[in-house]
Amino acid sequence: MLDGIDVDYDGLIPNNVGLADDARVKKALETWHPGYIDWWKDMGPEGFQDALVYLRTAVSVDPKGWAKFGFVKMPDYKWGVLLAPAVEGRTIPFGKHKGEPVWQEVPGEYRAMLRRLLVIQGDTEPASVEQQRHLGATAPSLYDLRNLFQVNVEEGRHLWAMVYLLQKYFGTQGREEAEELLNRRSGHQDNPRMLGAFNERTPDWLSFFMFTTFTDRDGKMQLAALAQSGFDPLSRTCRFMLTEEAHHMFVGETGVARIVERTCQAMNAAGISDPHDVAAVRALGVIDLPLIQRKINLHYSLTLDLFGNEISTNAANAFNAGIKGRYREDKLAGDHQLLDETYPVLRCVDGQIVEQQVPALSALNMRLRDDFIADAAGGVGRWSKVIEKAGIDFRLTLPHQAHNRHIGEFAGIEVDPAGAVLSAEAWAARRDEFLPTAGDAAFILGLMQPVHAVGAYASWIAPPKMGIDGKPGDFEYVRIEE
Ligand code: BYC
Ligand code: FE
Ligand code: FE
Repeated sequence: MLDGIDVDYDGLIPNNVGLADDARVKKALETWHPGYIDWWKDMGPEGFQDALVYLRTAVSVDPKGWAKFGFVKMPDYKWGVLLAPAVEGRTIPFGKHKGEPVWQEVPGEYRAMLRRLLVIQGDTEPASVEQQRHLGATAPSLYDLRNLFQVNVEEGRHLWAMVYLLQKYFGTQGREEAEELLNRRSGHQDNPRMLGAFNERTPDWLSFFMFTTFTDRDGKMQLAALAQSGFDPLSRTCRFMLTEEAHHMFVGETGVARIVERTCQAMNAAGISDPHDVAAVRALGVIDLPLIQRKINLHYSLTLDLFGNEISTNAANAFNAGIKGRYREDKLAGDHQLLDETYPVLRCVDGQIVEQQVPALSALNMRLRDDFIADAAGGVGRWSKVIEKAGIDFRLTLPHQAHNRHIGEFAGIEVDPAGAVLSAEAWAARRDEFLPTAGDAAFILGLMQPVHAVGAYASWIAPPKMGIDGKPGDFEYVRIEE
């Protein structure tokens, strides 16, 4: 008997949603499955489809022990449909339906809104896999290669999560959207992914670690807001996705920390104290700290764009409807309706950055972005601690939120990382101080040589403090047939 915690592995699609007794949805998902596998083989990790990878697979949704580890070929990974357990007596936590029982079916009036949010969320998942598909060729170790693939298969599962909701609750339209999710392509000229950052390139491992630090953290924030939803199947889906998301940010944050650590070690060993002596640092085969800062500036600003406009009626409507809440809505004080509250928003007025109080309902994207910034600042602070401990005079920081923006209030002005507004000429003259350059890209690509020996690491990254699943340093995380 399924109790909603254990996962049924009998059919093609592991699940804890009783798929065996839901012939219509089971058939729809089984019909979608071959297209998904084709997409994975075409657009998933290139060159490693036959390798045995030490992956974790969900076998339960019990927070205390939901995963088991084992060697799997990625196309055979058990992508399942997994919902966190229902909370008995749960009521809608916010908006105009606050206090009413949560919905188990889609309310007709919110159908279009919900479908749009599911499609946008679903679209980002395969997009990230597409963006990362060439990275296997240049992995700095088998440990990192395995982590990349773990992230990739879980993003694939996140696509399944959204496709299940579309197939189960949105009929023919849901089926069509599920098809389209397999057809759009990151960076494609005519049929791109929906949101800006998911059409950018992830050309090297420093970018991968920045992406998983910042962009996956947007995933965390958006999923946390959707986990508050009055549409209970969405809430339960997102709650389980968040348990996986934590690992993606771990990969990113520790990845950058290990790069920073290695750079500091090499500088100290060579007696280089000036982090701005870039030529000397690069000659050591490590990545200079100013370049790491430029990568932060790029990936952070691209990710801020994912929160949409500072002032948004879409966001207000979704909140009022009880569909998308605030970060940790259930832990916040107040009336959870925001009818009389205001919120401070940074705006662009006559080319200058000013703070204004606006109705809190219209500022929900800004508010989620602020929560994101606070969360992201913690990670960057930990990177700076590594530098401080090594005794090197340099700090990594988050740039000003108006820096390098293409969506929202600041799309029309140029702002340096410290927050000063620049003329177009000054921006053009100084852009290469702020953001990665063609020279940076060439340097990093030169460093990106694969390391496949067991227990070995590339020159530019320190080994991790601990193995995955308690494994020792010489564990063969990926068995590559060569
Ligand atoms: N690019 O009223 P606004 C993840 C559009 S990451 C292109 O501000 P709203 C993951 C917007 O769609 C999390 N277009 O919009 C991470 C709207 O268009 P329409 C993904 C953009 O709705 C790593 C118009 O501008 N999940 O999971 O308040 C690896 C007006 O804007 C962009 C979600 O995002 C952009 N950046 O806010 C793997 C959650 N920004 O409809 C996975 C679901 C805005 O007028 N999405 N536009 O034609 C949402 O909640 C909202 O749609 C957004 C936008 C927050 C994205
Ligand atoms: Fe995801
Ligand atoms: Fe993720």
